[in-house]
Amino acid sequence: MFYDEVKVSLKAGNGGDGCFSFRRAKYEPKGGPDGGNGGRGGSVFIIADSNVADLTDYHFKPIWKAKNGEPGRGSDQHGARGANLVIKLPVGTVVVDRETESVVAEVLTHGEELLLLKGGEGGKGNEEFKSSTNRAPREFTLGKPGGSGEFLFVIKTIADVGLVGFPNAGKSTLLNTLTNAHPKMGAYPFTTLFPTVGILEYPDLYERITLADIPGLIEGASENKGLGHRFLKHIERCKVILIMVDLEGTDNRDPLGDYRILIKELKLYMPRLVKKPILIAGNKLDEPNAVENLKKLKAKVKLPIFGISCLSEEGLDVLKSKLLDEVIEIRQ
Ligand SMILES: Nc1nc2c(ncn2[C@@H]2O[C@H](COP(=O)(O)OP(=O)(O)OP(=O)(O)O)[C@@H](O)[C@H]2O)c(=O)[nH]1
Ligand SMILES: [Mg+2]
Repeated sequence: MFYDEVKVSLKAGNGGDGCFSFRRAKYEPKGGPDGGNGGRGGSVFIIADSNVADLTDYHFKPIWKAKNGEPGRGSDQHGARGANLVIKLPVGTVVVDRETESVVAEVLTHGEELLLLKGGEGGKGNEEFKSSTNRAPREFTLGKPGGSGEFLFVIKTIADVGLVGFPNAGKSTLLNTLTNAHPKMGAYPFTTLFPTVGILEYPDLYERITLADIPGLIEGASENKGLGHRFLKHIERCKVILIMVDLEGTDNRDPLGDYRILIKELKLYMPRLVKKPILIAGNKLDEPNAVENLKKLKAKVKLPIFGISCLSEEGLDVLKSKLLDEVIEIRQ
């Protein structure tokens, strides 16, 4: 199971209490105040780690706490600080505060680290209150509570190009052919159950772009048909969208109809998605009806359309270079 959304409860450590104490020693009847300060509570940090693939760890253990600070003690001993808690998250994770429903943090590159919840300050021991006018202070303070909250971790994949298509269009096959990634492929719908990102290399140009394969979409995904819209969050951050349609047109499906449904579903999920540059790959050009279907599609749709076959590899070089052009243009 791939977890790209989990609810967690997080708590920073409380500060240790300050201590109230007076020195007691032989021949020193009025020993001064010697209550130490409490230690600060540990804070909660998040860090992006490219070795963490998903949120499984937090699904099975949804409650995490940083250590409390230790209380101060007599003889001027300060309490130890509580250890920080560092939560490792996949690159691209967004942290949502469930109370306000707002995004409070996101980590976008490997190693990026952010403070999420601050540990509570330690209390002051009575020794701190000593002054020329107050030699036997009876004041001390308690440690402050650490921050806490209920959060939602959501992975939003980071890739240059996002692949969108009906099940069986050949999205995973394209990723297997063009990139270093090897998502499962199969002649049945919903082979792909979680997003995969592959790196597309252009060795002659010293360039590389990333391509994300997500589970297939069907009409009514917005009403949760099929796997629903839930994976579209993984293309929200893509610079370019590559819509893949099956030119074979089996099972009375028609590539133009498929294209229209896909655009409609993208819009229903988030109107902003269709404002991104969109390219269309008509796949399975090796199949008998494909050339005819490609012509029909080109006659009706104004977006750039590329006839390809992942099997014969026809048209892949052209598509590849066009993808790079689009990504570079946006990067600039
Ligand atoms: N003839 C032909 N078959 C292809 C081509 N590309 C992919 N296929 C086949 O189409 C089927 C589906 O391929 P996948 O890559 O698993 O399709 P997908 O779009 O990832 O499907 P989901 O993961 O279910 O959304 C497989 O049986 C592939 O072998 C192609 O260019 N020509
Ligand atoms: Mg697939």
